[in-house]
Amino acid sequence: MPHRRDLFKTTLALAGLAGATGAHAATAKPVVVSTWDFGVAANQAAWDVIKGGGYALDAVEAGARIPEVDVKNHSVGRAGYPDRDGHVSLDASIMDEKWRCGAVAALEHIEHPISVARLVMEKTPHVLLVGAGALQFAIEQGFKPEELLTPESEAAWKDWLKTAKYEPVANSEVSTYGHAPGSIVPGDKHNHDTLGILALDQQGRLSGACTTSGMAWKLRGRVGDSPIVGAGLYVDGEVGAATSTGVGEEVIRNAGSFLVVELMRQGRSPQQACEEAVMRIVLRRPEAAKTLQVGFLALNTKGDVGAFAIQTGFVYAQCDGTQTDRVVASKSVFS
Ligand code: SD4
Repeated sequence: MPHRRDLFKTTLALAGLAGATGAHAATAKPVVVSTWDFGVAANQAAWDVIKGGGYALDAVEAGARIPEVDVKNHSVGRAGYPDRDGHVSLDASIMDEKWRCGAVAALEHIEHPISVARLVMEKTPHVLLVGAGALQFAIEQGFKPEELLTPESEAAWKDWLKTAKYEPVANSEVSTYGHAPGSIVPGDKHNHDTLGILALDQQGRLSGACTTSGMAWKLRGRVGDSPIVGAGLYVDGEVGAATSTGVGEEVIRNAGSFLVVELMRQGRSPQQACEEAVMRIVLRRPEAAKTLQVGFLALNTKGDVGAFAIQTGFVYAQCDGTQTDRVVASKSVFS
């Protein structure tokens, strides 16, 4: 039986949580950050929502939809590189400052997985729908099933099939992090990664979204960190938000985005939190960490931003009232 005094303490703690609205308008400086340089275009769409006084959740969804339709981007949405059997299968998650979240994994034929993830959050009692069930739900919600494999992505896949090698590799010259060798299309200098986007709106509300086609040429059914709440994305309206890019298996292993947010809760700045989360991977898996890439991006309720990666080459895009298209190079463990 709990003591009366313990119950009293618990009640007080819960009352504190209930009173917390997740809004930090008094000190907030609105900002949007996204992984990689293609995050610039995503940020612009999100900033259009934020600057008009809109909701961070609408902003991150609008931002994530940009690379999902960009056929030059082979790591998100339409034209994403397929799995080893030639199927484009997409992962996405979304989360707001009220602890609401939704996600889809291994979703095929739907151009905007991020919007399906949002409907999972808003229209179902669940958090994550996968595969055929996610597709069925999307169609029921009015999404049109389509072929997402473009001729260009199909050609790259067929090229990869000639060797069909599958080993993670780091290469800072060409952005191949988190992809298998062979995922590099000769001459393609824009073989980017997952879009993770975090936003703080004028009312101090935080939200995040993450969308990807995952690792190129992955095993059919493989799911990465991006649709796993706590791994590829996490938001706590009282503390901050984090997202990740790179080899999803490593991020799932250390519950990466949740870890970054928890470290911020304990007082770390977004920068310190990203560094500590990356170092945990490097220290626990020193051999693996020599060649693989993981990058974290974090934003706290004051609008401070941090980023850190294992390998050099990780960049993020930042947009705020002063600058709308800034691309910042993250620091890294190895250079
Ligand atoms: C995944 N983290 O599926 C994603 C993909 C990515 O660099 O970011 N690749 O593992």
